[in-house]
Amino acid sequence: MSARSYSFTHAIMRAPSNSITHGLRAKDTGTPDIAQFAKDHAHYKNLLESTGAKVTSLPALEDYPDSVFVEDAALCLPQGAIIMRPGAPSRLGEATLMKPVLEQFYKNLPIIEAPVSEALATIEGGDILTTEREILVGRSARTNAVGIEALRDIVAPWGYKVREVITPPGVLHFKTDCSLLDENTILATKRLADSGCFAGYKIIHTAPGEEAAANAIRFNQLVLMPAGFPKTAQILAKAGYDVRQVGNTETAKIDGGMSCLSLRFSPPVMQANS
Ligand code: CIR
Repeated sequence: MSARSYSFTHAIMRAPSNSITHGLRAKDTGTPDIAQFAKDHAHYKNLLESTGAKVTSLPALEDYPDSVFVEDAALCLPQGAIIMRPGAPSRLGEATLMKPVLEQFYKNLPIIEAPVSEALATIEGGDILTTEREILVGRSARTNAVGIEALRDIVAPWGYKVREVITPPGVLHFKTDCSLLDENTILATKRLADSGCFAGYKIIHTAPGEEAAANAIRFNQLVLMPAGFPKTAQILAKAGYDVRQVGNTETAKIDGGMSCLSLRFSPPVMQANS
């Protein structure tokens, strides 16, 4: 298995803080139960590790209620890691704190920051879907055109094509509604796929009424998806994917799903003494 878009040797996760009960959410559907959140988080970590990947667990950050959602703080590519500039002001510091963490893995390469001097640039990892052939970035309430341009400038010299797409109105992130399943296949809600943004890919739709199943991840041989969406799970299993279901009731209360809980990457080869 050599697909760089879903083959990973490493992942980073961050323990949920007690302050997670104050995490951002579009609408209040109840307070997350911290113990259940932690249990599901541990299950997720075990599944990543079961593929042979090394998972780094960062300590909880009480000052940042949403910091368990590490995906939004950075984009990790084989050539380097790009520190994001979150559109949610309460989350800006999370990106800054991710920089020294990623420096441990990207020793021989610069960590490139989005231009923080450009006040208007905002971009969050949840809006970025890296496929085998391009990087799709959804413009959203969190990610704007200036942020997307900043990313394009950084990754173009590395050979990546960035394509701006639209996150559906009222949807938090682009990947709230889609996931990469393999080199050529995307799991997506109908409302997102109908925008035509996946032309040229094979699309598998979430089952009607199971739109929240769209935020899954392909991680090595596994597909992790939120539990509670049996029809979509069956569609994926029938299509040949090794599907694992992870409890997501508490994460969903603060608008999270599978992708946001980890940064997935294969760092460049380290120096001999590192
Ligand atoms: C937020 O609103 O920023 C968090 N409560 C949820 C972030 C989820 N992140 C993601 O899907 N990548």
